[in-house]
Amino acid sequence: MAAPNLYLAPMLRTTTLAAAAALCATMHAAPPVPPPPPPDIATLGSTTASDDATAKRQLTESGVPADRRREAAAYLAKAKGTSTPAAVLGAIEETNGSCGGARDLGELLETLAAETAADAALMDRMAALAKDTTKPTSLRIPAHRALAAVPADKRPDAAKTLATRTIALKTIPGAMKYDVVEIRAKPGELLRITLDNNDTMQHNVLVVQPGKLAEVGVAADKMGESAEGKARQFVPDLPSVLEVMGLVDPGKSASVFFLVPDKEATYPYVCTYPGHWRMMNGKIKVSK
Ligand SMILES: [Cu+2]
Repeated sequence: MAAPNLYLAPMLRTTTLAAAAALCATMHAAPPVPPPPPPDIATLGSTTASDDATAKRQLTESGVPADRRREAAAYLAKAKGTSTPAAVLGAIEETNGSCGGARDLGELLETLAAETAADAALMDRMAALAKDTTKPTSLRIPAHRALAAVPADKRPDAAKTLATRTIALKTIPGAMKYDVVEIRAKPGELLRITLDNNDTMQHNVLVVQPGKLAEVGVAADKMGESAEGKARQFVPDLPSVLEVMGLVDPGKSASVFFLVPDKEATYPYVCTYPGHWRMMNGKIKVSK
């Protein structure tokens, strides 16, 4: 079998996953806006297939193309004698689900349903993780997504009821509004909220803690006054920000996942492009 084409420079081999995780530990727990890819990833083409650290980096850095990420996962799985989805879940756990490539890892894990279904021990581990309310949602959501992608009759009993429900949002063009402003949800549901940006300006979707709409909106407006705010895509670094969709260009779409908490409450969602929050928001009403 051909060796995967791992394309990071040899000089970068010393950058370990632990170092990446340490960097993440300095960031806020809410999912950050993915940083741009490191310049070396886009420009270098060396083959360092025997280097585990390089493969780990390729798996977890932002900006790595999906097929390269998948190759790196397969390489690490082979090196560790484990399944590919187990290697991906391991990388998510090591980085606490909050590093550059975290969103892509969740996506990748969801596409590996056939291999996940063949690994009973992994599915048990995922089921426990998905339901463990002491763990951050950055770990629970990928586990939930991965299991929900496996046909229910192939899942362990504890995971049979897991599902992902899609809520499709659009904008009302020119009005700075979402077309859906109220979503009803049950505790424990995983919502995939998609935004189809059919407008002529950028928008995003943040899910925030109950009662914190104005706090987040005002902070986002302030970010509109600085270059740093723009670089952070107008996502305030506040504990009241629960989940983040990056800015979506006109004509594009994106998604954000929200694992509905057990607490019966109303969770606002909002666009934090400066000036939008007062008009462009909605409510997720959680009741049993
Ligand atoms: Cu907006």
